[in-house]
Amino acid sequence: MVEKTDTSLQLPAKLDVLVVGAGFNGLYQLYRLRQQGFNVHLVEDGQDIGGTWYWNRYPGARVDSNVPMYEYSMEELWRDWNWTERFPSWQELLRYFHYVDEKLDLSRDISFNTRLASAHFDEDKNHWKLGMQDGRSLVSRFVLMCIGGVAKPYIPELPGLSRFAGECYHTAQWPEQEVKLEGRRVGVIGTGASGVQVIQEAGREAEQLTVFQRTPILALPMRQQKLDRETQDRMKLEYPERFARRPQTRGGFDDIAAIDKSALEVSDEERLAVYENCWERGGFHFWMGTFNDILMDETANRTAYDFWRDKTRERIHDPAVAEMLAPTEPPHPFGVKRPSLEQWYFEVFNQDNVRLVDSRATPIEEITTTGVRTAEEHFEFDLLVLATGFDALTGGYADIDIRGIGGRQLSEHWSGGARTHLGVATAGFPNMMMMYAPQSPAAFCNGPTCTELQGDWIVECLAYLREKRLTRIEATPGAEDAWCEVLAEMAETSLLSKADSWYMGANVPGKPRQLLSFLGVNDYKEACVDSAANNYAGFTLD
Ligand code: N01
Repeated sequence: MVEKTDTSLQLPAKLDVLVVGAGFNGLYQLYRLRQQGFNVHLVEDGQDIGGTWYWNRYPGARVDSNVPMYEYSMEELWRDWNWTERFPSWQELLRYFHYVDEKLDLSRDISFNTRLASAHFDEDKNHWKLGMQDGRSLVSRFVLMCIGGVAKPYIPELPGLSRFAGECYHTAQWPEQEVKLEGRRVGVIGTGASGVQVIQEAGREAEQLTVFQRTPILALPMRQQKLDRETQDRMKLEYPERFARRPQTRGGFDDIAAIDKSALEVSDEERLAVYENCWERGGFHFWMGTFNDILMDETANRTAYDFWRDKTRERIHDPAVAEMLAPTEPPHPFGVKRPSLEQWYFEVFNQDNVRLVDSRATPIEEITTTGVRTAEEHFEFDLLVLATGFDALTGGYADIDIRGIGGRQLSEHWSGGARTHLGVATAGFPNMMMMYAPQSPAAFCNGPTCTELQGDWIVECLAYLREKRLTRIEATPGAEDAWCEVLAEMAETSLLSKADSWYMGANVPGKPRQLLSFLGVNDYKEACVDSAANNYAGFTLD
């Protein structure tokens, strides 16, 4: 790890913009706003940059977006940077962040180990009073929340969890020092994207691996590849067009687009050919690149599920295990929970040292000092991994005391569910903008695509306000209602509400059930452009 200069003691007293979080979004905002001459500073809770990739350093963690989708589009950055794999590991991603930091000279305006604890809007002065957890404070005209969609890990209330005497880590709170898997008895709770990756590694190294699966993950073949310099030199000839195409697509990947046909209007042969092609291409092609009604129509969806199931079952030896991992009947429609990419996930369950436990049929009853007790059995572990996900998109906000007009708390405003206009701002909280937030395309968008789309929009908006000598922008309640309607209709007309996923806020008990992300990057872009072209329609400017 690169040693960071401790700038914590030099927190500026007064800013134009405070950026919160040093992941893809925050770093881009710092760079762009500085370029525009704003007085901007960034605070980061961790001791280094990288955001998600700083915190999620569990064994096997790697990104599900292929090169070159998961990087900034600026030529000054990609020209001299080469990746070693098509889907880079967290270690390589952190090296990339350090490279970006050096190229753009970002760290000099970042305070590390600095966690924003409170943000109170001062209505008389039209600025935010911002308090850090360690007691320091500052004021800023605008605050840009770049805390990411997975800022808050979700740890279920498992009775006895604190009693466990072995090592126990949530995947997003993985320690920096190496955690030994080799020769140990490892238990993993959860089979989402994080679980899949850690299970693949633990299966190779652990003496015994026990996986507690509540819902099977409909994981897709990643098709990882090594990348050499020559290949990337050739690829780079097309980078400008590819990056320009990214935000014109539904998911923010330049080359993944569904055919404009229903899965039900083509012949069996044609459907199979499309599925085979996407399957072979790997990545998210099979999720977002087949037919236009896969996430809309249950019968169409079933054809994709059946294809996935049959392909997957071919890889699993024991028919009983195959039925648990890839059931005859779908646990939910295909693709309405995040599919996740795998490399040898299903083969892991053919190994003698690996056991799959159905924790829906035999739920976890308690954690003991030595392991996990289910309704039927007690399992002993040296290491227990909680791959149980996140209080996604809203959880990070709930952890900060945010108060807007009249001292109203954001948690109160959002008590019935998150409410925003364009997933960027919320009524009653002027001069606070959010990136990768609820009701933006976050969950359905390749990260850096959204970073640049939303980031450029916000920078242009702040420059517009400065040019017009305005000091305040606020989403109107009417625009917020209308945007909530759009999201509600999206949930109703698609199959997305048919699973208890984090997309619907349904993975955390008691959280309001609502579709938390906007589906369709291209449509989202259009809505943002329209608002800006009409003097920021949906916002009041003063
Ligand atoms: O979390 P998840 P994640 N008892 O919520 C289970 C991104 N990401 O960290 O499905 C037993 O998907 C839960 O079971 P169920 C990506 O967007 C990206 O894996 O609720 N089990 C589920 O299996 C991803 O979607 C990358 O029935 C319990 C699991 O825990 C998002 O982060 C890598 C339980 C949680 O799965 C979140 O993924 C990693 C309980 N009490 C993450 N509570 C890449 O780009 C929960 N579970 C590669």
